[in-house]
Amino acid sequence: MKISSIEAIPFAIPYLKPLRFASGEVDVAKHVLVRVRSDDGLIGVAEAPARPFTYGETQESIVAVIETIFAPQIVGMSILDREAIHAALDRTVANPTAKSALDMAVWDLIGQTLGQQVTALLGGYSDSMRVSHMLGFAEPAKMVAEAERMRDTFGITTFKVKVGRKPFGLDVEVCRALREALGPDIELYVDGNRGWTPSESLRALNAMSDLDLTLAEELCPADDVLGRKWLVENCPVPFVADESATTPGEVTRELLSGAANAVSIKTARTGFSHSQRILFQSDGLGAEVVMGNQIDGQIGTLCTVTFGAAFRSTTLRAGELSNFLDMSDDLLTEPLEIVDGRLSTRQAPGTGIQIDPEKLAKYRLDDGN
Ligand code: MUC
Ligand code: MG
Repeated sequence: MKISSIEAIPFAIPYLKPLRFASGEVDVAKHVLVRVRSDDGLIGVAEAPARPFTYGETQESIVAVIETIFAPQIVGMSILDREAIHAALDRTVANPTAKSALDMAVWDLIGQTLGQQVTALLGGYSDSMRVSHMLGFAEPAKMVAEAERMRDTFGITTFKVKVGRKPFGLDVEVCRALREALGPDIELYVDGNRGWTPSESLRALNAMSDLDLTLAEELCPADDVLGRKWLVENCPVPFVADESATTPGEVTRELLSGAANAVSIKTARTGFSHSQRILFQSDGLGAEVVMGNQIDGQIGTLCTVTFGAAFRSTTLRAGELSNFLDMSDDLLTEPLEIVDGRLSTRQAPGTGIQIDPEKLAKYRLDDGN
């Protein structure tokens, strides 16, 4: 049960169309496949998505920190020593997706070693989640057409609408067009990626008061401290902290200071171990959670649903589990399938991630040695 070696393999898979939002855009999934081997001959797998606009990590930095700092620290440790593994990783600041991929690969190994699904080990609440689809920036008519296609093809009825461009003359109009085209039975919420000011945010929310939005996420920067607190106090729906609250400590600070009253949990940045801490502290403080999307591929999405399905409070809202559909390909042997608006966990020990060797050979950026 000891970690015997660790690989960090950079790969790149193009998107069919770029995903655009207020803080950046992604047109190629430049991720890092992390494989942790145990001396029992098992391999735990996860992926780290490079998101320089959110965490400062690049694909190159993720590979480098894993190969030169993290692997030497944790090779030789037992896969059950999760707290000791984190203590070692936390000697280095930041690098959240690199640390999280290692954490989830270790959990995958634990599940495989015990012959149990990670979902069952974490909480075992259910084996699927409702799916929410994130609509990136486009012309209003295109965003409506994409939502209709997602509803008609996959049965998805919850949409997170990216806002944070121009509140009036664009963002508000997109939300209105979606509500008018899709009718009252779909759920809509908005994510500004800090693109608006606090006062623009409240004006826009007031202008959309008849649209039955259910959540508002990161409409303005958390660093607009007083403005953000004022906005949250006046916001008619839960205000979600996403990129401003990426560690258990940041989550506590934001909830207690009034910078947010709901939390986006992303396994890509807090793995399974720290996502658990964030979930339990949110539950304890009475803050709603949503399983968020770090623009994950299928590996990351499987990790998100593995965690999200495990607990009651993470299943109360739809999880953001569908943007892998925008990628031209992926690395799993068997693609994920969204059926009737739901995504299931894999009925296999661990997280059930199986990598197709031919696809990996095609998309990996290193020389494969
Ligand atoms: C989201 O929920 O904001 C875009 C930027 C980021 O950090 O995550 C994505 C999705
Ligand atoms: Mg967000």
